[in-house]
Amino acid sequence: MPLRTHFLAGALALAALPAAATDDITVGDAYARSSGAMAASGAAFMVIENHGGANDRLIAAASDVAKRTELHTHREDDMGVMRMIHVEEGFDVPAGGTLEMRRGGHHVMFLGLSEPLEQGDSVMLTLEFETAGEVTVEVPVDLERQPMHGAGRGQGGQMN
Ligand SMILES: [Cu+2]
Repeated sequence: MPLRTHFLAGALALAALPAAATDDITVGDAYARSSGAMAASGAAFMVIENHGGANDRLIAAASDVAKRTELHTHREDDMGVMRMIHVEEGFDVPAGGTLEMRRGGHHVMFLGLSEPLEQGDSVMLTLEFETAGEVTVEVPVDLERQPMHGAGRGQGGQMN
């Protein structure tokens, strides 16, 4: 007659505490640049991942390296010229999805730099998400990094 002993699992690990909302958002491959020591503006690029189960949205960015920090994108105008525009409504970061901010596309814009962005320095950047709240990241300045794709230019030719 086997003895059956039930042990209470009193020592259950508490490691699986609910994550704070901001743990759902990770920021990778971030860097900031400007086009030279005299540049009045600069930009930051990164890849934002949403590991959570709810859609989120990047709605604002803040930094003290510039007078204004805005969310921008590039859009081709009627003439086939790429123009930079301020996107006030921000960018979607879908559940389980990724927001890529890359050269020639979405970016964080620094307008009115308080001092030049120098190679090796870093910029503290606070991203504000609709759901996850504020996420502050340290963004290294990398003036040498090249765009992933060749410099995109208008296709020219007939745009009619
Ligand atoms: Cu811009």
